[in-house]
Amino acid sequence: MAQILEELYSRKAMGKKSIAVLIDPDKVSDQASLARLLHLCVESKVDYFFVGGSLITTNTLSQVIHFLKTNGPIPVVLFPGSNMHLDASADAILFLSLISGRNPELLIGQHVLAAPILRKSQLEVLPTGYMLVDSGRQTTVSYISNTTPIPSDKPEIGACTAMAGEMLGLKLMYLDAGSGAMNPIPVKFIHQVRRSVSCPLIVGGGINSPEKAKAAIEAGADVLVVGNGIEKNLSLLAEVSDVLQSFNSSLNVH
Ligand code: 1GP
Repeated sequence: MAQILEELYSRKAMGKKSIAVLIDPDKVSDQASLARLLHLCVESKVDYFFVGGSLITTNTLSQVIHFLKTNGPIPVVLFPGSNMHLDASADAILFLSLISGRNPELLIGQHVLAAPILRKSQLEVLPTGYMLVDSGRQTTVSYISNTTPIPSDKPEIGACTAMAGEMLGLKLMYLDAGSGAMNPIPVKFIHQVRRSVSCPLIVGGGINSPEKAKAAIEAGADVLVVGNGIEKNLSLLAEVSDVLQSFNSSLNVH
């Protein structure tokens, strides 16, 4: 059942925006803080959890997913850095092909290894074109992935890359400046990619203020991903959520 994908497409058709909170298992210090974050996410009407990252150094991925699944209603989507980051107890997986790069392992290699495991699991597979965009300094994801991000002042490269990804059959596009990015993805870049594809567009990296969240959704992001900003300042979550709620209520959809 393609539940999450269907939901994302129907929200996009209505113009409704969603919020995903990125949880890096390495940054979860203890169960009490995770419980606090979960409570806040439920209160703030967060739509999805993305759990993972390009580098996970602790062995807590499964524990974090188990906690989120057993204690709250928000769907858990794996955001894997490699096929070492699979966990069948999540709801879905962003099956990321790093189409902004030219590293064959992250375009198709890891996917071949993961495919038989995913086929046997109940995980909903979300075929996603993953595009890294330069944020002003090297991020963990660009280093670990051994790829060069798309220059942020070259939206036409982003647009053509997204188009090619969609033509290859990818169902979602994820524009990422990288966790903790110095600069989020420029509005012009998001806008040009938005106009080039019809699939839902996920945007994240460096969104650490309600103003940046508003700019990204007005430029055409369908799903905003917020991680690092919330780790530093929990109240950001309610502020970003307010931006989304007021945008969505202006559409008369709930
Ligand atoms: C990173 O898009 C996500 O892959 C979220 O980025 O942690 O900077 O919010 P932040």
